[in-house]
Amino acid sequence: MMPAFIASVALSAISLLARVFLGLPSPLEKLYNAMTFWLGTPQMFQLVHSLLGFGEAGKIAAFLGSSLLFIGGLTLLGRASILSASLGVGAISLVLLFSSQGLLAIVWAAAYAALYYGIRFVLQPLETDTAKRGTLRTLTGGAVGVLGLGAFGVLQPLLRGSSSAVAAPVANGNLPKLPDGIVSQQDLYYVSINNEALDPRINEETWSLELGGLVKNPQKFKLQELKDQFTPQDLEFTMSCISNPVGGTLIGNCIWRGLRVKDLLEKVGIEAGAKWITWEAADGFYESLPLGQALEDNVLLAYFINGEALNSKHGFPLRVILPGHYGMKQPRWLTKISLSSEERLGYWANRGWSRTAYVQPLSRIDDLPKLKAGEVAKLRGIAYAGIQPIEKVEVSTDGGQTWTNAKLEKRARYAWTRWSLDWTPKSGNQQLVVRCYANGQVQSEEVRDSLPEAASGWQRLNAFVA
Ligand SMILES: Nc1nc2c(c(=O)[nH]1)N[C@H]1C(S)=C(S)[C@@H](COP(=O)(O)O)O[C@H]1N2
Ligand SMILES: [Mo]
Repeated sequence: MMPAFIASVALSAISLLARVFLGLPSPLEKLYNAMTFWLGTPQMFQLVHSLLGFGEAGKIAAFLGSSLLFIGGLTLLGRASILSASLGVGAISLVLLFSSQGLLAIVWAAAYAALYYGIRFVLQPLETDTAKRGTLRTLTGGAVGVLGLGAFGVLQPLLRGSSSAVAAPVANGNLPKLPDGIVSQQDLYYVSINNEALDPRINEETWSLELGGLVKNPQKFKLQELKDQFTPQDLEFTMSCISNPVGGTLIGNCIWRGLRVKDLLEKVGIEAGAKWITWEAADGFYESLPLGQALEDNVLLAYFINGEALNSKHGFPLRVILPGHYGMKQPRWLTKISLSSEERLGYWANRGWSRTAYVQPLSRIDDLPKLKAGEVAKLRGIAYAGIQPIEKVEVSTDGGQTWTNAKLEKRARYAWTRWSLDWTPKSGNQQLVVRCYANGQVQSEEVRDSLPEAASGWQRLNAFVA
């Protein structure tokens, strides 16, 4: 059993390291992808989030789960002879890699089977020789250590918690803040179907954007061609995640520069019968949109953020910017655009999330200064309703009995609106509530979870004033 276990751990570790550092396909990663796929389905999503809370904990659990499943499965296979166990490894790798690697999967599966065979073969003489059992134990320790290191490397970005979200209420003093005005690329929230270490790291030399389906001239564009051949557009736009809880921080306002989708499609020519546009990304993510919506002036393929190139984390070299919709409709690492007569449901829509993902009005308190009775304090926050302008923001300091208009700081049309309010509190417990108005209506008070159409409800914060 011991050599089978070492071989399984070693194979997992080698394939993961090769994946992270060389970009080679890893069956363990595919298993992890399948796990996160199921984590996104409504029942699992609710379960994981009620057990582990919001944020990245679900992905860590999925990674550990898939590692255990993979190593455990291969170790059990090891009860068979070296040759049949290796064939089993090849078969499992083939199944896991097939859809993403096509025919190449056969080559990869054979390579992993051969690697497994090699490791088992080298370890075999050790098993029968009692004097060498110690070596075997040392090797097991080493193999587990390597997998541990690899797993740590892969999990590290998650453990840093780059997108921690909060649930109201929060006591004063420890409120996660959002930057004023424009958010830097560094500070922009991050959400991905992948583990951050496994996110695509695209090389501009080998990358191109493919246009296909119902277009007159299917063709490919290099990044430089997209920059040179189409007039760049700048757009201040607030991106937010549909899974952002009430009062959460999965939202950020940046200035995006890119070309208009409309200009690109005019160049390649739209065939009669084209009704839908589908975006495909390097990590297997995909989304679609009624073609008419993609032809609107402010739908961009962005390559700059606040004047600098997108970094890998936020979608280098190209990502979709789609005002009015949540981030899930805006693929990063774009590789292909195709037009069709039928809708292709997106990655998240396929798991029960919203098909349209229109931004619902939200408001947030994001600066709660130290409060002292009788002293003026400045309350600040944001309100956002996608393409609808924010008409009014009201704040209550008595749990919703009375309301005061906040001062609004209008920004660009698709940017969040910042609000502020001077407040002189009395001592004791107070409850702050915020709500906004858009389209002549007050933000929905109904407390609802983010699945499937985004969270709703007014943010309430309990504050104690000394
Ligand atoms: N290719 C790809 N694009 C993607 C995603 C993804 O996982 N893969 N996640 C989407 C989601 S759910 C959101 S909220 C935004 C987040 O973008 P950001 O991390 O750059 O803020 O990217 C969107 N685009
Ligand atoms: Mo998202």
